[in-house]
Amino acid sequence: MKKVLALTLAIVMIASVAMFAGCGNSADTKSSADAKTYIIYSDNAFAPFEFLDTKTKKYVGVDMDIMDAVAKDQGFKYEMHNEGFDASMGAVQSGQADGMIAGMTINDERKKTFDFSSPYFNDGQVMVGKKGTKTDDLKGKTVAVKNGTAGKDYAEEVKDKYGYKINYYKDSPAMYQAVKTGVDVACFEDFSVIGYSIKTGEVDLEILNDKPFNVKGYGFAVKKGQNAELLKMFDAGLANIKKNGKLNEILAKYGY
Ligand code: ASN
Repeated sequence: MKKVLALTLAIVMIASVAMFAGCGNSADTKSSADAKTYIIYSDNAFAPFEFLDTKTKKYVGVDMDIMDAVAKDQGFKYEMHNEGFDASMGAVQSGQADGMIAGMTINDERKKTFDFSSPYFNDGQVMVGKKGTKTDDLKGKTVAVKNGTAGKDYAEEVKDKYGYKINYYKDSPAMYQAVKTGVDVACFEDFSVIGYSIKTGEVDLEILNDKPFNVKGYGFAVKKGQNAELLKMFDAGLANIKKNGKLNEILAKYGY
């Protein structure tokens, strides 16, 4: 009888050790799930939405502040990678990134491969050239566009109307440089972005058309059908910072 009791006790002890171990495991799994760090990609030279602060060597801007405010509001962690616009789209599509925030224009073509948040800003594109350039000057010349962008799409769309050829660049500064040095006669850029750089004296170019074309919302994006939880949190956080004035505060900080 004693033996049976001892054996039973031993079994109970082993079972409870196993149970505790089990609990420990599930607790670990849960806390690591709670602590998931989302990988977010962004453009790298798109002031005032994202740009390198040369003093702090950190990326700053409207998108950086929105992401920070939304993550704080919703209590999630993320890691920001400022790799460029086209690279960001590629990273989201390949699953290397969970999402992107890069002054990204929400349009129907992109909705085929991305899911977007509600818009947080509206903007369209403009043609930009050296002072005194007229849109008639584009005929027979080349223009600069940034890979993968809405400006690139528009430039391709109206190419025959203006009679130019297109050169493709990796980022906005490379595009501006090509226009400044006369490699290309004009480039296509988002109105607020080039407007900001002209205003700050960073870029000595001029907007050629009087109003932006294809004005649409900017949104946070995830790969279509993926990361629904992250998108939901982003939307909830965005709604909160729209309501509590934080979004307006961020925009005002960058002159909007
Ligand atoms: N608005 C641009 C686009 O969606 C974004 C960018 O150039 N960063 O194509």
